[in-house]
Amino acid sequence: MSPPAIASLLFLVTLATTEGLVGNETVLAGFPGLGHRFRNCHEVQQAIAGSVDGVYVIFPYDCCPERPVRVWCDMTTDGGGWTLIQRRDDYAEQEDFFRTWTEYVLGFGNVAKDHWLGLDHIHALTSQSLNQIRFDLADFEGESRWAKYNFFYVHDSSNSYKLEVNSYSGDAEDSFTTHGGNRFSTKDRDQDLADSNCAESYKGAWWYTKCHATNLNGMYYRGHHESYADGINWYDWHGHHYSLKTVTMKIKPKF
Ligand SMILES: [Ca+2]
Repeated sequence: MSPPAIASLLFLVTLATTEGLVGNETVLAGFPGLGHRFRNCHEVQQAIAGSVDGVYVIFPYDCCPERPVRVWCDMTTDGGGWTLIQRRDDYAEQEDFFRTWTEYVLGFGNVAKDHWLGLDHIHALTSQSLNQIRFDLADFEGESRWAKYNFFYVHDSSNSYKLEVNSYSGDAEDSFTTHGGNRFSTKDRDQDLADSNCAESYKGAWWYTKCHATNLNGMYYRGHHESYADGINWYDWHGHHYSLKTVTMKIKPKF
């Protein structure tokens, strides 16, 4: 192994270690010094036969190809090759999702558990090529649903990470297309279409309209909640008074 390759490997090991990954969680990485700079999980899957679900280091920025980003790759669902951009699940310790603009831009949480990848990373990934997005949802009664959109793009910061989405398929019913064309809003940056502050009212952060049919960054309430529309809601499946158990948002190049 050449000195640059060893340096790269050490860097990635350090990166993984400092993020505190322990136990059974696997860190697999692209090695920059060896020329394997995978831009997304789909490229990892194509390059590494038998690649499994786990944390990988990818290089999604076409502008700055040396910039590494840790992501969770789903290599099993719907053909695999999916890069997670968000996950919620029934963890004993819940990540706080009621966060500020800056935190939503940069991302937060543990990519091996509940996390938001970050709007800059999502913009970079969706700029590489035409991307699709898939939502996998589960409730506390053991039922699950999915929704897929064949086009998903998030604009850059100068356009407030505006959402473009269309072409639904699935069995969850479409609760997301209605959010297309809207800018991202957080409690400290109200860019929605309502007179009120949707993120503040519904304790989340999203491409709010006036306000929402999906609120997947809302409060983790574990099923039915009396409060209105501030849980992890997917309106067309469980309405505005039911907070889902599991959510993943994942993207993959269409071609
Ligand atoms: Ca508003």
